[in-house]
Amino acid sequence: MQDDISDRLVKSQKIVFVTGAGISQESGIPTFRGKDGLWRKYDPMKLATIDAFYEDPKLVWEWYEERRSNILNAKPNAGHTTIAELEKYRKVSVLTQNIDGLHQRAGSKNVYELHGSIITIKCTVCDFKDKITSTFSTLPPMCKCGNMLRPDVVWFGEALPQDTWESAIEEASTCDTMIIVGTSLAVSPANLLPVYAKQNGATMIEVNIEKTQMSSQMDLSLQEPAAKALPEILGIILSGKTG
Ligand code: BV8
Ligand code: ZN
Repeated sequence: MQDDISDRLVKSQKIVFVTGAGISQESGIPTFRGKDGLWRKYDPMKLATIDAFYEDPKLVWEWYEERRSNILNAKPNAGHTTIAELEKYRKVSVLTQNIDGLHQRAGSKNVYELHGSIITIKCTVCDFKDKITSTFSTLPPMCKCGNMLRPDVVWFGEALPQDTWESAIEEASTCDTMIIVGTSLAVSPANLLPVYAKQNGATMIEVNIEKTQMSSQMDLSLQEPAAKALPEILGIILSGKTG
């Protein structure tokens, strides 16, 4: 790694991670747009939109139940655990597009779920919200108020949770280092977060097995899997070695 980037990592105070499906790929959770990605098999506009849900709530629920059981059987990988470990040495925030909860299960405390969570459920009408602790006997599950329950995730065409989005912008705008891990940066507005960090003069590091549309704007773009690259970055920070 170039000396000046190592220096900046050693001197960093506040590191913000923007993560996507790629960081959970090594935990056995399929990504969306990769060669074996979810959107290869399913049409996102037929499953991850509010219209799709009202058109066929059972189908959408079956898809989320299938994903949720896969996610609950998955384990955080070295990418997740390294980010959690880093909290002992730096101010760290995790702005994740993932709904799998693996950052929290790895021990990360400061996690912002931009696209919601697959283990939280909410009513389509009243303000009922709860963690999902078991499977449902019938799909779609119904609320006590008589209306359908839905996964508490952000579908295409839906706004991100207002307070989470505002906090994410604040975090991205006030970090000295942003590390973008395992995201194609194809989805807005999450893909604007690196722009806020860059505008604030942050050191921009990308970890992705492929190039992305923002790779050329990074100070460092590592084409390596997250579970390999993130422990290497932690090693540099802990070495305390400046160039
Ligand atoms: C909104 C649901 C407005 C939860 C998801 C036309 C042009 C531009 C934009 C739009 C447009 N039409 C519509 C839009 C807006 C739209 C959008 O961005 N569409 C895109 C697809 C063009 N965005 C929205 O609709 C958002 N809402 O804009 O609202 C609004 C405002 C006010 C009021 C009302 C409305 C909502 C976006 C959220 C949608 N929900 N999912 C779920 O079921 O999961 S999106 C889905 O994609 C996931 O949430 C995921 O988080 C997200 C991003 O995907 P990635 O995480 O990046 O995953 P991907 O597979 O793409 O990439 C994985 C990467 O990892 C790859 O680069 C790969 O190389 C790498 N990788 C793989 N293995 C590894 C690895 N890297 C490292 N290590 C490895 N081992
Ligand atoms: Zn209700």
